[in-house]
Amino acid sequence: HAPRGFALFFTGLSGAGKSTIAQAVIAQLLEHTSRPVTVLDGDEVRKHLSRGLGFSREDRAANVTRIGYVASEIVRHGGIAVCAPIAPYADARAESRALVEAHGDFIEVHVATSLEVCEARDRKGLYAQARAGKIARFTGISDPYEVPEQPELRIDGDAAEPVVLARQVLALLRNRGLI
Ligand code: GGZ
Repeated sequence: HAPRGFALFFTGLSGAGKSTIAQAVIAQLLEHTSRPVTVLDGDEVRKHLSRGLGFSREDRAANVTRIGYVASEIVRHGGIAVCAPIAPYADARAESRALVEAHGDFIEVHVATSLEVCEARDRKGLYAQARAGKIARFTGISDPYEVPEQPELRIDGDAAEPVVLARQVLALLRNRGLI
């Protein structure tokens, strides 16, 4: 019979490493399975699925719930969805979880990279712009990030490289019999 689908849902600050870790996870996943993997990355999603949405609480909630809905459809058909939005609000994450859990597993991974480290890296220069007041409502600076209380996994982005953190995710998936 068809394998059970699951969604891997990364959440964390801008610059925490979500996309990089997600890509490393996908590379490692493809060594174990030939099942297709669909990526719903924050940045990409906002060009297509969530085009036109901004960063108000309502728009972020809509963005995250859309991602959850698409993930749930993928999971309903036995697929693997890898999502990587900031998803700063617990209620929007819970809504995505409920949508997905109707059909399969929801694996929430908190990429716990500290604001200090994200800001020191500032790969895209967004933190500097946020500090200068050029970007309003920037998560961690002028907008909240509600830390997940009971994610399936919390990984320490301050302590290890993306490839090492990806291995921790793979280990969890293996332990749960998902791969
Ligand atoms: C946070 C922002 C903002 C504000 C633009 N706050 O690191 P990035 O650049 O490439 O990814 C971030 C992305 C966040 O979009 P998400 O869809 O993941 O956010 S949410 O889940 O809250 O809907 C960042 C960029 O967009 N960006 N303005 N004000 N991040």
